[in-house]
Amino acid sequence: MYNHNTKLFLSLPLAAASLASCGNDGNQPKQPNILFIMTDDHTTQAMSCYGGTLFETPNMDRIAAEGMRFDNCYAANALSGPSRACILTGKFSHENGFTDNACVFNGDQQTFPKLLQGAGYETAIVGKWHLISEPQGFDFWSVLSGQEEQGDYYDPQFEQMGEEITEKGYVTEIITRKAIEYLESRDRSKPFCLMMHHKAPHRNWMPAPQNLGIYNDRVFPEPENLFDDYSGRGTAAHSQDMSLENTFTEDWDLKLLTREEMLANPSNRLAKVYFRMPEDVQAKWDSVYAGRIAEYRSGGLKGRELVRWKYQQYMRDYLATVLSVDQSIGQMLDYLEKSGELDNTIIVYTSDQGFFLGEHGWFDKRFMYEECQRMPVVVRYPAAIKPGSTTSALSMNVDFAPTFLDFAGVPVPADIQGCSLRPVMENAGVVPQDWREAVYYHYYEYPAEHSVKRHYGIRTDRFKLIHFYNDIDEWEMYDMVNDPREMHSIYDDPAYAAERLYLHELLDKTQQQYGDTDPDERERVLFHGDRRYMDRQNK
Ligand code: SGN
Ligand code: CA
Repeated sequence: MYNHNTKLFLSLPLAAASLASCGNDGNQPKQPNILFIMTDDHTTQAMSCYGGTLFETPNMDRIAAEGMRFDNCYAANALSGPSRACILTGKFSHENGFTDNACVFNGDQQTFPKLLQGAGYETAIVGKWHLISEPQGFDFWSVLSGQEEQGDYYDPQFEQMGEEITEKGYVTEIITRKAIEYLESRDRSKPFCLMMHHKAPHRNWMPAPQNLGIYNDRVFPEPENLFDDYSGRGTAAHSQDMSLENTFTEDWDLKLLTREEMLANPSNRLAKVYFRMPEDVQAKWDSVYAGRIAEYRSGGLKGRELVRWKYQQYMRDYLATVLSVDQSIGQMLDYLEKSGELDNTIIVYTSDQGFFLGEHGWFDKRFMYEECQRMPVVVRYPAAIKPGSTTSALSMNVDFAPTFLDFAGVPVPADIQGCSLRPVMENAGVVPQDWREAVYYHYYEYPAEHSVKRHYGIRTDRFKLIHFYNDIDEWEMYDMVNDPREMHSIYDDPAYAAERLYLHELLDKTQQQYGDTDPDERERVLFHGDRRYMDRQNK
């Protein structure tokens, strides 16, 4: 793992006034434990407590039923590494320095686990890290290290306190076991903060052995815009490379390779993962995917029928990986219940961002469009949260850090840009008077996989304003009430001229507040090749 040397870390001046109340009443009798469970690429459409009709997620739903569901929580940059850096620091990408997945996190900077450690917590992280530099601020860490830190579904490798180890079995189950083992062995004189970060349901969606083929008899409802032609939107939607039709691969994504073909081509990526599985699992895999391969090769699937078919296979695998995550949450809740710590633990379930499940014909994320900008967030903490409550408060991934500090009775440093969600939680989800008017977004990873152009923007409770920049200069605006699927940009619609002007002013104000004042220029300078490689050279 890369060890980041101290680097001059630029901190842009922040506007003194915050758009939100970030107060801490300091009236905390006992520091609660924190269990932060995060998945990779899970999304609200695949969570029954958000009204998703694809399948049931009883354990996630239990957290919502006994706690609060956040209906408007958004990632500041809908990509794994960047979102994780926002969560740890409570700062936007341009401030924490991790703008895209080619970055190396400057681990010397302030993070909430470090601040909690300083306030008497024992801190730990198990699972996906994806920030390249060695984790700092954790008393125990065991993070996925294979495949550029994405980790493997079967027999995954971990870097545990500086040591490389391989664990036998299925990744979601291993991460859960390791999290429970940590809780069993921790210093019980201290409150804990445990971050349990699952790999699932990240691409290429490989289910646990017992869940292979579990949804093969189901037909999942299709999103209404599966066959979007992107009219009504600009270049970015047209030029992406993340469609089920064109990008979804036969081998890695659809898993259309027989055992014989993998034996003949062992360097194929799917083959490499397949041969990590125990032989009995390989046999089950063969029997489960044989039908899919035969169907595909029968030659009967063409055009829209083929896209429909790919969507069904995608859902079967994706949801089967989420099933294990839901079961993992059930195990963690049971463990805390048995150990008597359920009610004095703030339990958060979220994902690093949302994901497209066929909407607009896509998989993946990155766009400032609703399905992936929005994060699933449910929180259980009966001391502060009314069971079964929901909130529409505009929230962000940068809010987790100040929220945890607030509940732990730790003063929130002035340079943290997110706001504590504690007032929202303690008031049954009612949006405080002085709450933020818009969430901010800035995505940087272009040119890169999936070809989503760089963009930034704001989302209010009603509208979205987006600027795609760098090699294009295009604006989009959406009315989220009249066009919740974001199918028609109203940026040039004269009927919305006043709102457009207002949103431009609000965007400027928001960028001033957060110090992202010259976003286009800044990135032209910043993005020049493989920075991870360059940073390593500069070490
Ligand atoms: C991998 C995936 C991409 C995905 C990125 C980032 N390709 O590169 O589809 O967008 O991760 O995902 S794959 O061929 O390796 O599966 S992130 O969640 O880690 O940001
Ligand atoms: Ca992700």
